[in-house]
Amino acid sequence: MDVKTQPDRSRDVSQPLDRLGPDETLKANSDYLRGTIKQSLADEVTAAVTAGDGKLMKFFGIYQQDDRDIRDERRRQKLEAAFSFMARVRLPGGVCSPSQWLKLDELGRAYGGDTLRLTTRQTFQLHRIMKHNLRPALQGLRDVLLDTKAACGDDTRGVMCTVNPDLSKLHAEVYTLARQASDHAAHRTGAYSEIWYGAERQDTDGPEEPFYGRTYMPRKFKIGFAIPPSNDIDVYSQDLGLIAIAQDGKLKGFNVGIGGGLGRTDQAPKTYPRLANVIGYIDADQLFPAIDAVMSVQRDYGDRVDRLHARFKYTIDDKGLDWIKGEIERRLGFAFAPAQPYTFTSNGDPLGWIKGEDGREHCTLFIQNGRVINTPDRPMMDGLRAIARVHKGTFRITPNQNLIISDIVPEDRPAIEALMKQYGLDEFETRSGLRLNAMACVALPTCGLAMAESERYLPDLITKIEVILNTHGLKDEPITIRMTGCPNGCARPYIAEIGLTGRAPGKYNLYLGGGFHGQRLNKMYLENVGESAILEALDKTLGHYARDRKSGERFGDFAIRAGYVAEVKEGRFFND
Ligand code: SRM
Ligand code: SF4
Repeated sequence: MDVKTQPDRSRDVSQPLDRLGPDETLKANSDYLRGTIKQSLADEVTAAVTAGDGKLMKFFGIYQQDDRDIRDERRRQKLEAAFSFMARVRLPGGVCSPSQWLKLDELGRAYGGDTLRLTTRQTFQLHRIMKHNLRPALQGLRDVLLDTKAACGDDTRGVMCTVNPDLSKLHAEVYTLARQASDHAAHRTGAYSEIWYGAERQDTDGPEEPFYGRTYMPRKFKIGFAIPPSNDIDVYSQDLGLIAIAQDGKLKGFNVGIGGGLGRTDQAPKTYPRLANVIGYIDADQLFPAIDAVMSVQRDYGDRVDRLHARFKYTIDDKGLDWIKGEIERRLGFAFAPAQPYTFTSNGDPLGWIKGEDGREHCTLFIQNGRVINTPDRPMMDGLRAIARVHKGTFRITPNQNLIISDIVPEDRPAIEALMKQYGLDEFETRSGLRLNAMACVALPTCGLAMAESERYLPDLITKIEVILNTHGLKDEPITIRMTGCPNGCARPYIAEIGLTGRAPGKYNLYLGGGFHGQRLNKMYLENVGESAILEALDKTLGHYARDRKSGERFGDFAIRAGYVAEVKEGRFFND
């Protein structure tokens, strides 16, 4: 797609600087994200960076964190918190090559605490990088043509794309567009190469950020491409969700969904999760102008005073969907066509082996909560490194934190299969339907916002729920369960059939009734409860489900029909 054909990305409406919130002022005065990051990195007195630089570094995919397991102890000893940094890679659609995998493995071992984390938006996170190792880590990524640009911050974030190898031609077309969308919408500032690669500042012909201007977006803005029948990316949770419409196996265009977002805050009732509204259809060649138009409306009308109210979903609800749609169409210069029919069947991953239409094979491995690490009984990190050394295809991180060893020619399958067995990577064959459809966010000890455990707790909780499932004959039933350590919703818990969000150590809200293919939000069933109440509630509801479900009825649908929770309808889009 020719970028020259794109509309002018300059701001249509500027918000007066004197009305901006503190983060807006920080961005505006940062010299396009440079701030004093270089000075902060050079400061050997502390392992941290200044608060302002910490915020700006998010635009480069880097978060300052501290080890919360030892925070209190260090405070008692009057020591600085144990600071380190998380770096999130920009990996549109979750696809990487074996050499990129090997580099990530090397960096994880050298700087990231001997582990890699696959995220719910299909990328890698390296945790526990010390300040002085940030540059070597980012330069290592550059060696394999990867970067961390815009992986966090008030910009586009990781662009997601359905990982759907069995529809390979269509996937390839959509994935290519997802990559281009990521490049197209990422920020342009030279600050990235100056700070992380030591490049000289270059003069720019025009504005340094032709689209974003000095204040970037009001808040994060997430784009995802779904290829029906898979809704693995949870398209209705994206600020801009694009649903691929195919004709004769080839891409024709996209239905456009706007205004998804899941973050909420327990004590702020004005915050809420919201599913996207599908506002119409565009042909494939209208994609980039449409991305610009949608993003520019949020850029220009999003709330720049209150960050709790700054996501696109609130702009839409404040201005009205019709007004927003009209404004997007005005900027586009044409009206959306009516949305085209499509059907989703699941937001999970088909685990195990499948063959693509081109004869290549793909194996989706179950990676519990996306944590790639060696344990005594499963040396997963070593196993994936061994596979990467012989594999000639690709790796694809799924939106459910799993991993596809992809594009294997049939003659190479036996060697890869043998490595999977040798390193215990074939556990998808024996795990329960609930575990295979589970996701947990990182939470403690690195996430500064966590109020309760998530990744470190969900596996044990599932072991206890599995006892209940076995009693009721539901072991192989695919049921989605997602846990987060706070209400922000990083594992998309509000779309799960069983959702758990942390309130305090050992305490969670329990949600039921989410749609199996991501079409419906769930609703709170119990508030602020501990493990025994959760298990009791699940024993009751799952037992009832096992006894009284209709043929093919999903647990989320049953929870509503049986009256455990009311269906969430208002102001949301449903694919019914
Ligand atoms: Fe998230 C903030 C981890 C996907 C909603 N998220 C965070 C931070 C950076 C905490 C912070 O701000 O200090 C977490 C870092 C923890 C750590 O130690 O790694 C964090 N989010 C994650 C990841 C790693 C969870 C995971 O276990 O995989 C996911 C990284 C995705 C990626 O590769 O980019 C992740 N976060 C999500 C999603 C799911 C999605 O996008 O599909 C959501 C819900 C969708 C949405 O955005 O509405 C999500 N994260 C949030 C929010 C709430 C945003 C809001 O609108 O209220 C925050 C807090 C914030 O932004 O203020 C947040
Ligand atoms: Fe942290 Fe909360 Fe996101 Fe979990 S949901 S990673 S606890 S911000």
